[in-house]
Amino acid sequence: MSHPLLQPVLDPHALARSLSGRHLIGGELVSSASGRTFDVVNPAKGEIVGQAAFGEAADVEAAVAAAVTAQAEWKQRPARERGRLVAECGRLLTAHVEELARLITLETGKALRTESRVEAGVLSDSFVFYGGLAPELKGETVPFNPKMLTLTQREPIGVVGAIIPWNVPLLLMALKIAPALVAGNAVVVKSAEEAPFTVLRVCQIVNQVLPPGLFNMLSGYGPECGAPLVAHPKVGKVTFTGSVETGRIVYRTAAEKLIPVTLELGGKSPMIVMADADLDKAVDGAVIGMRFTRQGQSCTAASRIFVHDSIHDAFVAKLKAKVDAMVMGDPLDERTDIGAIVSPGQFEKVTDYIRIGRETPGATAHTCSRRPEDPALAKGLFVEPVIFTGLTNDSRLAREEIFGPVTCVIRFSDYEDVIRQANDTEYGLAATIWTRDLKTALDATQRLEAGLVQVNQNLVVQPNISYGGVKTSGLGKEASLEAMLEHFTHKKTIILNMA
Ligand code: TXE
Repeated sequence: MSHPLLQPVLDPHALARSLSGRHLIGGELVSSASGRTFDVVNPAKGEIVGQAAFGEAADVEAAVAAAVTAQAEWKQRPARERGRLVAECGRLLTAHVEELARLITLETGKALRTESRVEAGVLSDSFVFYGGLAPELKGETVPFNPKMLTLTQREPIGVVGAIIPWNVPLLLMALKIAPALVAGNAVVVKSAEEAPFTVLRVCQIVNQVLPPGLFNMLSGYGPECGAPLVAHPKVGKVTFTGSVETGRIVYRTAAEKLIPVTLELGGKSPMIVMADADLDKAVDGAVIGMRFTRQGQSCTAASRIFVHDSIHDAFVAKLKAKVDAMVMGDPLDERTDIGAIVSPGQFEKVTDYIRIGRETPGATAHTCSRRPEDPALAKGLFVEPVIFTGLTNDSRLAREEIFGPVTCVIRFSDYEDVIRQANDTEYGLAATIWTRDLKTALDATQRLEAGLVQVNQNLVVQPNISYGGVKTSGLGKEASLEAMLEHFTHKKTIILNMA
């Protein structure tokens, strides 16, 4: 490559300052049209780390216009050339894993060692993976009539609007952007208000190799920036991850425009631990599945753990001991397992649920780990993980998405009944069953209502594994070849009459 490349900046404060007040539109870092900004706060310390550009309709207009122009040229390029450039983005990002991990830690409060580095690694992997799938953008011939050659081809949609949340912004962005670009689309991303800088940095890094205007990034709030992006007449597809409530708003607007959407929404994932399960493995599975290292801020969090009566007490004791041993502290500190909750709003939501749980008759709250004592973290949004026992599947804590380090362990004795309870939820994102019995395992995989069912195993999000929910957990799949073909192209049928 002939151009000088951006060098990694390992000081996240310096990086946040350097990206302050900017969107990335048409290949350039630019201020918002109004010049307005909003504060971005490090939730572990309560300190302002920078100001993000406040995106509004005028910024959406500029970003979409840049995307339209870039896409007209991009779609004409051979698919394999597009794939080569997207894969090159991945390789560039590999050199920035540490920098991105530190920056995302600063703005979201999740721990560097247990969470952020992993996420930054999968980001680059997703670009490389989808770059390699470019030759799969194939059509088919259809045996319709010997005198009529009938074939199909995959065409890009045009401009894709991508709206992402704050919990795993890099991964969720990559799973949207990489397939969209390889398929020949241009994208406008709106980052979450809590985590704008890392996403902007990714955009800046890959804009070194992508044509200007192909990948644009806006920061801003939902109603002011996300809504006009979804509503923009030249945005032909929206891909969204966030709450069910906002997903419904996005879907309504898309329905008015009659454009396709992909929605990845909430969850209340069941984990069933049968009497014959390997207890230690199941406990480890609960710790990972509940994403305690991400403060439980995961849409697939194992937030309803059904444990057979005969092992319930042993399971709870072991789970509590494991979570107790986890270190809560400064997320940038290598010793830290559990960081801070992302924002005051989320903090309030989670602590409210803990209060509701404590007030529920029959419930016991087992509080684990300990808030850090470091005075520098005194204003941090730290919540000690809580394991509730004695709650039923009808309780609010077992029905509503908490998105915090709070799980319910629910006792059961009958397999048929636990399958019924596991499915008795509005959500259907993920489910796991832990057993040594093959027949029970297979039966559960057929009967659990979820987009992803795993046996003796926790969630893995990989670019080649299809991911997405049923019921109110969403619409459409992310990751895998299918996501690129089904959600970022349309199939054109061509018939040549040779008679
Ligand atoms: O979500 P929102 P929030 C769940 C989780 C959490 C709750 C609220 O339960 O506690 O949602 O989180 C943008 N038009 N999940 O408030 O509002 C917004 O700016 C267009 C689960 O963060 O859905 C952000 O970029 N866009 C989830 C994105 O939508 C709009 C991850 C998500 O924000 C908009 C996050 C609008 N009208 C939260 N309003 C998961 N599935 O992993 C907001 N946005």
